[in-house]
Amino acid sequence: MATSFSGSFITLEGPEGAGKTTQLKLLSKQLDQLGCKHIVTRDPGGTSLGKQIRRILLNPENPVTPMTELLLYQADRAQHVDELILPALKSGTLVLCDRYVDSTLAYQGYGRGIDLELINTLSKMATGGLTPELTILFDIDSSAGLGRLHPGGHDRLEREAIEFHHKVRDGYHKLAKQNPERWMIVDASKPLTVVQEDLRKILFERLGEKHKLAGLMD
Ligand code: T5A
Repeated sequence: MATSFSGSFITLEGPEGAGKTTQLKLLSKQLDQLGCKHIVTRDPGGTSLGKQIRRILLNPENPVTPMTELLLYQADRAQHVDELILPALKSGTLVLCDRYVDSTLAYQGYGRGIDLELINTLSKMATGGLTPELTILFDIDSSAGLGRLHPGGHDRLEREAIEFHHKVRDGYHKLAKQNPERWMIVDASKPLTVVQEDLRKILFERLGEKHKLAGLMD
């Protein structure tokens, strides 16, 4: 299901520490100033139930098998789409989502080695086929991204071996290459203000007219 709602569905993806959360906060402030109706949400943890699933998934004390991990991410997503994302899109809102189905393909698929077709089937079940119209890859070398995170504050996924994180990043590159109309790549290793500018340009070009974002480039 491509988005044919009055709203727009945009996802941000990338390896650990790429700066998505930071940029979304800055962008949201600017969109507020422009009076643009939008929400910023995230996978996992965009709903009350999802927050509980997120805690289970990221707790390093929890031994979680790859298949359980996959199903928990999809369960979070099913709730997220039904409870928050779809209603927002139907009401004309710009939805900015920090991670979505492509994270599952990158982490559980390319990272863990779970069959990509199985992931696609489960993702369709969880989302009803809801696909973002634009996905922005915050691309950064995995070691550099991990190096930005607080020492000692690492969650279950961040603690994976560096080889896992390299596979995730390579997976993102493959996904972006397969679908260049949907994916845009930002060099997330650049200084914060440069990344901010690159993100604004992309949104302005893709959504400027629809969501009246002329002021985004001021
Ligand atoms: N996952 C998720 C799966 O395995 N499968 C799935 O299906 C889904 C949906 C989620 C975890 O779950 C995995 C992926 C993740 O491992 P999370 O906490 O939501 O956990 O993970 P992230 O989205 O990776 O959150 P991070 O905080 O790790 O990364 P962000 O949001 O990309 O980075 P951000 O903004 O927090 O920045 C990190 C640090 O870098 C600095 C910031 O100040 C911050 O200190 N920074 C910069 N420093 C220098 N230059 C810049 N340009 C900077 N931008 C930010």
